[in-house]
Amino acid sequence: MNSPFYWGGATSAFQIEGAWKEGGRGPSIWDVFCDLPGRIQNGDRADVACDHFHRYEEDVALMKELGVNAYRFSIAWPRIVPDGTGAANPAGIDFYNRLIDCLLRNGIEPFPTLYHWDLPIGCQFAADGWMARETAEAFARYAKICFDAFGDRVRHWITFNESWCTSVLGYGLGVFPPARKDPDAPYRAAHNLLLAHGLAVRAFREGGYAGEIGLANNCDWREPLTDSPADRAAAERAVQFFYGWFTDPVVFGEYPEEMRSKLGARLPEFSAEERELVRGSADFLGLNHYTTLYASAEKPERGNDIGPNGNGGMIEDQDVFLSVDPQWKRTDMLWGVVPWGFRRMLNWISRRYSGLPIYVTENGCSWPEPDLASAENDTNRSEFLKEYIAAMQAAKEEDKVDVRGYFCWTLMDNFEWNSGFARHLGLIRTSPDDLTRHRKGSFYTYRDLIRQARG
Ligand code: PNW
Repeated sequence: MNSPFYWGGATSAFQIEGAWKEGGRGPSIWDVFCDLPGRIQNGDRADVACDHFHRYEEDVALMKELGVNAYRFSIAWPRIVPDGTGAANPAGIDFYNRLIDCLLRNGIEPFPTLYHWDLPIGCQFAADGWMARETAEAFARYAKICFDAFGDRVRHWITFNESWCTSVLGYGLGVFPPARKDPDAPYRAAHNLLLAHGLAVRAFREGGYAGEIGLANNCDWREPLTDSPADRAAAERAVQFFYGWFTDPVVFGEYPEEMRSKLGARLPEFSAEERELVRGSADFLGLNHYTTLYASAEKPERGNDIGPNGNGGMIEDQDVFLSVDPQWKRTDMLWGVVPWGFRRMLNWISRRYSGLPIYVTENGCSWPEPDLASAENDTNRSEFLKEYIAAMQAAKEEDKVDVRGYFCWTLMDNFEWNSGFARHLGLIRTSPDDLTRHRKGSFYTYRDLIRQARG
């Protein structure tokens, strides 16, 4: 059967659903994190967010107008299993049943993600979150509940969103919950996230459900600052510490050599049983891609600039310096606009993991939008989409990279984690103060780009 190229929008449960205490939903680590003073810009909370829980039908109608044939959303674990490990919640299952049915009625293929950071607080309290293998077991149990409930209609499953962010930002740099700042914890958390992925995929395959399952790993491109062997090795090492960390294990059953040699005993080892569990556990690879940085072995003259949001990762461990080209246009998140980096990133994945199809599970940008007029104008985002989609098409058509889909982050403005509602990344303007869906300029640009691509 020949699948079409999937053009979609992407969102996540915590960022859009709201209804945080409705339908039997339990609290997640993000609900609690929002209560900590000073952690979220403007003290924003996602209690209402985009109110998608109540307005999903209107949102699906917008997707239909946009012309997408796929939608990447996430299922909230605390809606399905409110305390993380106990009984399943029928009202939570009912919500996603209605959403999935509504999508299918409109000819939109559902691409659910099982974990987009909203860990049930019960798993944090009882097992120390991703520091413990128990959380991996609890995740696999929750995943099986989802396969049983939705597996008759869903054909594309994503287990984890950006485990790099969970590990680095949550356990290493402490800017995401559980707000740990510990140089070794990210490697331990990552190990359990990978085991959780493996356990869920095993349940999926042994259960005989139809369709494919993979994961969405994020990675910025790292371009060698100069052509020197040292800079080229530094750039390669930086990509291994970013994408390879979470992808080598699920393809080859081992962490990248660059990480093993730099980290030694700080990097957990896969036991023989664990290796068998994770190796070959992805039917496809997702890529969430936003930007590019230069990498060098020595501190560059123009200074070391790893980006504002921790994009460097556990930078001390990598023995790499990162920098930007001052000529680059920068988004509101200060991420450089570098379409050619996207093309190189896709080629890197295709070369290293040849044979596995790729979905661009996120790509997009944030720009300041003081008022509705600037949103309607929206030229920066429109240009970004044109350029990045052209770079992807070049990778696909000219370089023969097996890209099967593209999901724009994000369908609508939403709760941007520790930035609160201060960032505008959506094709549709919405805020907790104004839940009207305003179509932005880029909404129409994306619609045109999809039409053009379909010919
Ligand atoms: C991703 N970094 O977050 C997430 O998947 C989305 O939920 C989020 O809204 C989107 O990208 C925009 O930020 C990231 O530090 C957070 O490199 C941080 C980084 C990358 C992605």
